[in-house]
Amino acid sequence: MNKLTTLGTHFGSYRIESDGDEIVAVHGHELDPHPSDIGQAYLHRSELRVLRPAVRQSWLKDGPGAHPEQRGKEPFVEVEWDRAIDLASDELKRIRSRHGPEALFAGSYGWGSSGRVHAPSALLFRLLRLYGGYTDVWGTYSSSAAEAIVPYFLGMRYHAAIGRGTSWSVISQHTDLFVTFGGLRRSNTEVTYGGQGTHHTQDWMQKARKNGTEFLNIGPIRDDIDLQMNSRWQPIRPGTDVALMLACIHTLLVEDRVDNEFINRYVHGWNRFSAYVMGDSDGQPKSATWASTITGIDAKTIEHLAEEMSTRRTLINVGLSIQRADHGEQSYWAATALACALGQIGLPGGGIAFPFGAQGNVGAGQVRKRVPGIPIPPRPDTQPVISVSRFRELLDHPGQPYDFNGRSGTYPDIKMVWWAGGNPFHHHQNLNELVAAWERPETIVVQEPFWTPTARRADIVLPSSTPLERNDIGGAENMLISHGRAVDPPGDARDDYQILEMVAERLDLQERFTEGRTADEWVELLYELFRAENDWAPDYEEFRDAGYLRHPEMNEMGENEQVFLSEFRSDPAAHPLGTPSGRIELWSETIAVFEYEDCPPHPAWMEPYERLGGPESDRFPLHLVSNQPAVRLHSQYDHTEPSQGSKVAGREPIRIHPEVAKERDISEGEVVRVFNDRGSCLAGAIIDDSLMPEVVQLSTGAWYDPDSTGMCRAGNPNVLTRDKGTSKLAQGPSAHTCLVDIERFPGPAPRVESYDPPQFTNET
Ligand SMILES: Nc1nc2c(c(=O)[nH]1)N[C@H]1C(S)=C(S)[C@@H](COP(=O)(O)OP(=O)(O)OC[C@H]3O[C@@H](n4cnc5c(=O)[nH]c(N)nc54)[C@H](O)[C@@H]3O)O[C@H]1N2
Ligand SMILES: Nc1nc2c(c(=O)[nH]1)N[C@H]1C(S)=C(S)[C@@H](COP(=O)(O)OP(=O)(O)OC[C@H]3O[C@@H](n4cnc5c(=O)[nH]c(N)nc54)[C@H](O)[C@@H]3O)O[C@H]1N2
Ligand SMILES: [Mo]
Repeated sequence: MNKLTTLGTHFGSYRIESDGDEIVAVHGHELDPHPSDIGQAYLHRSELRVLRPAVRQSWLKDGPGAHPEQRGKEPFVEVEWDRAIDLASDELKRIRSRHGPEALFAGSYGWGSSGRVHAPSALLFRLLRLYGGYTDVWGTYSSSAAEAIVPYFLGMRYHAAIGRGTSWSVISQHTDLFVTFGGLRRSNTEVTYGGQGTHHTQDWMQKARKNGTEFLNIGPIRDDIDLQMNSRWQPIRPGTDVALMLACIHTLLVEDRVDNEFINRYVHGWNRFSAYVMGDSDGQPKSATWASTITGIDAKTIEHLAEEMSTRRTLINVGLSIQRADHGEQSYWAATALACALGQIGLPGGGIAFPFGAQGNVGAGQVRKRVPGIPIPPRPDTQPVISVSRFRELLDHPGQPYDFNGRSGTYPDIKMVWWAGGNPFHHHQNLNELVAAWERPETIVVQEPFWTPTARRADIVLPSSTPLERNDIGGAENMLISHGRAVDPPGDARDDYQILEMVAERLDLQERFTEGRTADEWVELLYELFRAENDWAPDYEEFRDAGYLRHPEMNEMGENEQVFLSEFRSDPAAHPLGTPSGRIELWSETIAVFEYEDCPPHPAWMEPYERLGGPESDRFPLHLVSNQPAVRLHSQYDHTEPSQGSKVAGREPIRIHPEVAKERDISEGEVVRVFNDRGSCLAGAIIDDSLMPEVVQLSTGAWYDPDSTGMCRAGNPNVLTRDKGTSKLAQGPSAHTCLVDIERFPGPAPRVESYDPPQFTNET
């Protein structure tokens, strides 16, 4: 008889059916009305599993630092676990004693398993902090700019602001106009970091629509909101939203529609900010006419939008894409300034919202009771911390100074990199630059289930099991999931916990790392810690047998009713914000002290390094939107169905407007070359008029596959993006600021090789 186990993932919960050896079916969880198809990837056996520990040939023969230019090119030698762990641990010891802990980079960003015990990077941090630390990272590729700026103007952490955000039930009852910058893509809401529970966003949107909420999509792509929502679409040149927001504020000022009562009571710095908007401080009024030349939207439409927002109950939502761009900090600050001018912050269904359409838990309220993770010791004081997406700079510029969020530091000299649960050769910008920087460390260790582009470029690869192959515990907004082992790991693959326990043993840290527990005992302990704070939760056996728990405080549709900043609005003296003034700050004295030319002390329009109608657009006339893939999670399972089934001409699909295709003689299904000064890639053409004509869309995640010139044959957009920080404040990634051109690829297109297994040898 087939076995049924439960699995929680970043994209939802499933019931996994196996026959003992193989997964035979992946069923959506019975409580989930809209399970994601992404999980169907688990059905497919893959030739790309890492089956045994493997060491790059020259590294094994000649030791650390040997022929780093051969990473990703020469064959691997498979070795026994003991040997691989000895090699990796000896190298940790050598690097630490010779160069100090900061010479080890273990920031290891990425979306590995959603389980709380086998969370690969958390386990790595735990072990290496016990070992004295390493160079670490701050922030995320998702939202660094927002994470850095929001505390300055709202006095709370960005993630706290999301948790306190206005919930869907309130929106569906009260919001007349839901204005979203950066869309409300349904496919993005299938996913939540750390575990998505049941999927409800589309039902909520439909409910709101039925109750009369109108959705207005301000962005470059019409179907960023499901077409069946009958939403309005206002195209805008990517990267210019701040100009539109400022012009709306300008219009409100000149038409005397600003809510001055709100401003006087709840806002700090309005006078200095509005002097900038009116042009008193820099000679340039941020008028609708001014914004029109930047955004491509005509002035009358902008004025009408401002008026409409001020006469209806309006919620202003900013997604994440608009802050993953040059000066991305400003979009969050300017959107909040606009909401202040409208005066609806703290009222049901009005004000400001972050980032609906980026993850499935947004709008669910904050009753989530998290299952704790395996504890990570605090950072040693001496441990250097860089902004996460400055990783390539770190490798390239040892000893050089950098500015970051009010601090300045010096990049340490990285000799060793250890990555567990992430794929930098998918996620980082300007990958061909990263290839060169990646040659600098002497040793690179990667823990991975699959031969990803990153695993292939390692010196020592440690094969990890997948979440299907071990027990764990996970959480989501409205559920707690008991992950059950469905099948055995193939080959010699081992659990992340086991792998790092073996390393801990070599470092004389086994007892401190495990605290005497097996991984399964940790799973039980974490559950018991949760139960100690939730007396309604049943005993562990019952939880294991059921496979999940539903939080009783959550309503049927998985949320908890709340209004963002309602307490602050009702009594600002009793509930001040955590800013220096206790108010929403549109002028920050703290930021002013930093004197950053690229992040002024008030929301401001700053010209990005490139944009349509601006710098570089005469040479590269198309804007590349490299948004999240609908059919997979980032680069995960790109090598199997359903991702492979979405490919066009064997490569990642690129959407092109019919006019652009016609001008360039490109037909549906053909291979195109996408290029700029930084690089090029191939992609398969889909002709679609849902885009602005000057915009092309190529999702992230195709497995990086450079030919000898660096052209990616599989269609990874990160050969085209620029690796530059948003500003000195967040130093966040700016992937969404990117101009390109495209052409039909002449002649037969080269085969994609990144889905072939790597080469092995016995020779050392
Ligand atoms: N151009 C462009 N680039 C972008 C973005 C963009 O919008 N545009 N978005 C950025 C964003 S927001 C993000 S979050 C990043 C995402 O970047 P990543 O998080 O690095 O992407 P993933 O593909 O999810 O990588 C996770 C890796 O962990 C591995 N893994 C999964 N489970 C386990 C496990 O149990 N154990 C171990 N050891 N490994 C496991 C997977 O096989 C996979 O290789 O990409 C960023 N890059
Ligand atoms: N299915 C699936 N869902 C995911 C993920 C996944 O890999 N797969 N990844 C998850 C992760 S890690 C994250 S961080 C979130 C990301 O969530 P977001 O960052 O919000 O999403 P994106 O898909 O990058 O972009 C959404 C839309 O923003 C629009 N856009 C781009 N630039 C601009 C601009 O300058 N102005 C305006 N107004 N609009 C713009 C584009 O048309 C794009 O389709 O998604 C999560 N959801
Ligand atoms: Mo992300």
